[in-house]
Amino acid sequence: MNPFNLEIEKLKQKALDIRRDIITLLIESQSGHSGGPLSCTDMATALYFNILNHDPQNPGNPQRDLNFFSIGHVSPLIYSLLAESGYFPLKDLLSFRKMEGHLEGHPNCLHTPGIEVSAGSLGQGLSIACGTAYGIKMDRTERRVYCIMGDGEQQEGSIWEAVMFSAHYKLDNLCGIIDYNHRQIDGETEDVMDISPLTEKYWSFGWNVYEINGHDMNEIVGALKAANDCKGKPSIIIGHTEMGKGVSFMEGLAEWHGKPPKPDQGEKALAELGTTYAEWSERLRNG
Ligand SMILES: Cc1ncc(C[n+]2csc(CCOP(=O)(O)OP(=O)(O)O)c2C)c(N)n1
Repeated sequence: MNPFNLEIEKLKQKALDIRRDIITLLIESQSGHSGGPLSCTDMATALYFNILNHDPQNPGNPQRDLNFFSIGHVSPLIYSLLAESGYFPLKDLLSFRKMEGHLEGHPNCLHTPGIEVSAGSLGQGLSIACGTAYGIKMDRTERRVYCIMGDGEQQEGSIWEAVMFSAHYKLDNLCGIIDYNHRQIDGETEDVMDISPLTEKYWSFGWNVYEINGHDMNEIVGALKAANDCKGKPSIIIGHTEMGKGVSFMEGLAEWHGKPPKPDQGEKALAELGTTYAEWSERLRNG
């Protein structure tokens, strides 16, 4: 059972708050990634606030579902999700990438509650997720395992070994989510190394596939619920998204993969998101 169970309209509001958190913490740190966190916000918000059976008051709850963020560079999003869920105070977000804080540039499971695995080196999360899902099946419990990946990340060979393993062992307690924003650090995914046709690839490897608009809350929640009901196969949700979603001057541009907005750009971004740096940083400071 998800502890929040937010309805669609509330999920949209939460996703907006999370985008505001992301921009505010990046203004403060002047270091970190903008594009991927913003493209993945809607799918991750639906998972944490409607689907995932997690326990922010007791992060190690042995009955919890597990989500492995394989794309550790989307840490501004990960930390906002965790703070908004109550794993740690909102004000911690203002210490992102600072020596005095616990929020490292890439997530460290030894330092931050709610992080299931340290990440940053791409291509590892699905292997960790499928091994965990296999172990849970052996335990015969109902816990589910999720893994959030990037589209550029699909170029890693290790992913496809995990894809084969998961189908072979019929891991229907496993659901992957791909943030298919068609951009990566070096440009367009299609130009760097084309991963298409992704649906056909996962399908032919024996997975149950949902191809959705990764910014449409109804489609996201629908796919996550359908994946829960699928038996005998692992599921993958391929969400078509836009890098930098929500900030007009970042949308669709690979150059925003790994840099923060400068303070004046950040203020412009926050205006588009309906707030100001003064207002939102104050909310975080008091949270
Ligand atoms: C094994 C490994 N190789 C290279 C990198 C450097 N790197 C960090 S993010 C990134 C691009 C990933 O693209 P994508 O998964 O599409 O994420 P997005 O750009 O959408 O945030 C790369 C190559 C890394 N972190 N790990």
